Amino acid sequence: MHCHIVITVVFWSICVDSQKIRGISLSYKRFYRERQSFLCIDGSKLMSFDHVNDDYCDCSDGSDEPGTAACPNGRFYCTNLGYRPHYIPSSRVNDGICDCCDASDEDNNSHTPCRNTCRNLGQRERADVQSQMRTLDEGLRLKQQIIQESVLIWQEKQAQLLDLQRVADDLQTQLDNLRQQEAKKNEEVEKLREAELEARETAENNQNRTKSPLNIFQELDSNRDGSITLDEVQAKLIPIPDEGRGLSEDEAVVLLGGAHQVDLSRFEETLWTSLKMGDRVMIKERLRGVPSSVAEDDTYIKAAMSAAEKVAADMKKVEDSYETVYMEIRDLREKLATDYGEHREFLLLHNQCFQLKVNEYIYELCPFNQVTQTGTSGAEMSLGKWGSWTGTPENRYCQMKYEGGEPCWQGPSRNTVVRLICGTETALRSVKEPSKCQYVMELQTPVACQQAQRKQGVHSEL
Ligand code: MAN
Repeated sequence: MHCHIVITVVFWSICVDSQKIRGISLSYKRFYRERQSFLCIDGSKLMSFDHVNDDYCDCSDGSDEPGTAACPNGRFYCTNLGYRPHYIPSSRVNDGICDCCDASDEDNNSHTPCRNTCRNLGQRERADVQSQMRTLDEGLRLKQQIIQESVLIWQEKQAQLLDLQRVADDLQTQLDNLRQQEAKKNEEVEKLREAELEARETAENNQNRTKSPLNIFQELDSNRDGSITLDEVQAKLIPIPDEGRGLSEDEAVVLLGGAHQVDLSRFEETLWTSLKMGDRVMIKERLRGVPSSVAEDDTYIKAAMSAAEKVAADMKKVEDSYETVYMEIRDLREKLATDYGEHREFLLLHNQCFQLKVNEYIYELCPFNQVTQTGTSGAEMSLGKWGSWTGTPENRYCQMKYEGGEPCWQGPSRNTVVRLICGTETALRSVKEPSKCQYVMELQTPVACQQAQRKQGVHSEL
């Protein structure tokens, strides 16, 4: 009998105690050990222990009411055995909504029948963590392969750069030689032209000298009216050295001493002097009668000119090849100077593009290059060009920034932050625009998997 009474008292006192100190964590239990009195945790007030969880707020820090909604700043501890313990604001206690998965925030008097779902939640979360760990393991394995591949590609690119530099040097030498040849050929053509001109002038002078001014006057006076007109001058004479074209009216007027027609005596004072000296003008007919040595010179000139043209054409070809090689070298150098991560593991992402359709837009990310957004009209909008790595101090390679895109209407340029998340495939997983013209993308890739994530995963395991 005595024994029965003792057991009943102990059981009752445990029930009372546990009910009174609802909503506190194990580490706070020591503040609520049943005594005659309770001291607020901030030390502000001492009171009888009956005041704990009596649904009246006595302590300014809310510590006397951990299990009721009485204190506005109080907090309730959900023990959530089998899942994650956490605090909720005590205003949510007995409010008819189940907040703790162990149902502890709604007491038996509450009308809400709360079920304990912690076990299920815990199982689901453990399964999730395990699946994440499997993904991480696979991702890390793939990353290792990618690193090995990147090393090879890097070496290949270095060798390619050396080859291209050699080709560029060779082309440069060819260009130098061709430039010298071109200068020589042009000089030759120039010399031949001068010689030809001289020969023409001499021949013309000789021919004019053998004829009297009267002979020439009669030759030019086509209608035999005793005067030479501008028309007759233009019909019979051609300019030196520009024999290909005719004389202009102004030139004819100058040759006739400013007159529009001249008689024999005026002819002798004006046009005859020019013809005699082979100065500026010659009789068209004489062109056919130019001596053979001069005609031969013309053939030489043509040959020299075509040789010069060939050199110029060769040079153009070499210059074009040099330009192509130079651009390849520039691109390659730019690539080799890019930060592709600690082990150059991001190298393979360069030259790849990833797309995702979100609402009416198709977003495209081309790592280390640019981000674009294409609307239904097909118009492409730049959301930024490759800027830099902007991750955390521990891992700067977990985030990229693309800047200087199309300006936003009445705002700054569009820009994009790309968060890299670990996965077994490389793909664009989400695109958001949390504020106008500022985009956030998630790119999943094995390259983003980190050994350190294993520790985080283990720690989050329940
Ligand atoms: C376009 C898109 C949107 C952006 C607006 C801003 O419609 O680029 O993403 O919010 O312009 O005017």
